[in-house]
Amino acid sequence: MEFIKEEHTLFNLTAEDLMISSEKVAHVQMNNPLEHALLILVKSGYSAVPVLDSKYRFKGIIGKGMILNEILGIERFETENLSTTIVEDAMRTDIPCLEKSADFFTCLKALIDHSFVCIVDQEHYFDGIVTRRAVLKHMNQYFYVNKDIFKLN
Ligand code: 2BA
Repeated sequence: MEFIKEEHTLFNLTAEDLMISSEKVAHVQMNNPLEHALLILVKSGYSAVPVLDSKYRFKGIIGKGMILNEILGIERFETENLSTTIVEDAMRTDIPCLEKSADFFTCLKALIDHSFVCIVDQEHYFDGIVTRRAVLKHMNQYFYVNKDIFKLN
């Protein structure tokens, strides 16, 4: 196994190498109305995006399901609430995040239960996200490069 470690950089990768940087990540702010968040989600095509405060600190995530749940009344979706309820009232805050220095396996572990993990600095300023896609892409490349060792076709 030592041979594999030295031959391929998978073991040396950090969250910083894998991440999509903040300027390319669709996000919303805590005080945005749900209507705005829904617009961002539908237009970007993503099912969930990060929520930041006015200083660009990471606060949680908001997704289409959370918005629908928030406006669900007893018998109908109360769509009028989309303009009066803000993201802060519907977002999830129990979301793990990592720092840029996190190693590949820490990212992989976090992505078992989440489709993306947010990367923040020590003061929680948002740096970007690491997606399942990025991690799977590197793993696929790693297995391909080492296919002789793993006896893959
Ligand atoms: P989902 O939106 O549920 O997307 C699941 C997967 O579907 C994505 O996996 C990607 O492979 C594909 N996909 C969905 N919408 C796409 C789009 N507009 N353009 C290209 N591919 C799209 P991952 O790439 O691994 O992303 C995992 C999750 O990370 C996404 O879940 C989304 O919640 C978030 N995400 C990814 N890129 C983002 C970005 N630039 N801004 C905000 N959130 C992003």
